[in-house]
Amino acid sequence: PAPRTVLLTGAAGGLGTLMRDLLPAYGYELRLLDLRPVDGEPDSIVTDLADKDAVREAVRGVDAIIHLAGISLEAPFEKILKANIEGTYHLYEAAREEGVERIVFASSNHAVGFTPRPQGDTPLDPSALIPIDTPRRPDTFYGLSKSFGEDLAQFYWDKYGLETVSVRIGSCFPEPTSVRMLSVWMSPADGARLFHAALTAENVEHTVVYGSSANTRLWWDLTTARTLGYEPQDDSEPYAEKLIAEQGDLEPDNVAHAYLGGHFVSDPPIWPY
Ligand code: NAI
Ligand code: 15L
Repeated sequence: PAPRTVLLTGAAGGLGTLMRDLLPAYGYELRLLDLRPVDGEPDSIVTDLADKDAVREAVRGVDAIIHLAGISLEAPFEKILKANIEGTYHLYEAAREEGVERIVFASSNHAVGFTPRPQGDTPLDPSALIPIDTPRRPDTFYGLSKSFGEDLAQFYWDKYGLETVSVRIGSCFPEPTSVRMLSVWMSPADGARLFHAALTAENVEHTVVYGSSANTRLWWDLTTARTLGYEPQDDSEPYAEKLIAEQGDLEPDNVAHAYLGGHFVSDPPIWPY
């Protein structure tokens, strides 16, 4: 049967807030979890993923989990280790112990951020799109934690039969705000379509997909997402003229423009503090 009760971790964050608005229309009842209280949601579970017992209690009785909680940008390794690596492990252990059958994991393009972006005329020939099985090339400690999450998901499928759809999200914001985002943008409405497909497709085992709209300037292959039943409806192209006029087009020689991960590859490292 299709999942009905879904635990949404990271519910107070940007993407969590967008999905709290959009997913109930698909018939889900959301249980909310975050480190911070969720605005206007007194029943939300306020806990740190570091608290194993609280996480286990939070997953008890849900049909599925959408796992968005964690540090969403580069940070010192120790912080990433705690929130994204140990936190995601706690969630998977809790799901296994409580018999939750499926997790939708918010992976990121930064798990493959050091992949050179395809260059060529727009739209790219489909054979030039980055395939889903391209070797992982994280661009940050943050991207490394997403690469770990994908491996953790594969392991929990192989060992325990717990299913995951890992969504390598591009940029999910109300509008694209950079020229790079014209290629990697996922509209919030398409995000909800993709999460719904990931929750309801049959026999996903561990499936990895890129998460974006059907952008004219797309860099990657959406085939695995479409196989889940995802039919993107949006395209960033209406924003292209204005963004390129304001910011200039991507340059082949600029390192911050040369890889899927954009400026994440060239930003200075963030050391422990
Ligand atoms: P965000 O930073 O706005 O939200 C993350 C939420 O997780 C925050 O509300 C934070 O309080 C919570 N959180 C952090 N550490 C926690 C912990 N230890 N225990 C419990 N909650 C904790 O990030 P955003 O943009 O909403 O992203 C959500 C997820 O999607 C993240 O995992 C991010 O890495 C991933 N993602 C998002 C993209 C986007 O375009 N928004 C792109 C690629 C991946
Ligand atoms: C991510 O993984 C981040 O969580 C998000 O804030 C954006 O920076 C996005 O990638 C991106 O690549 O634009």
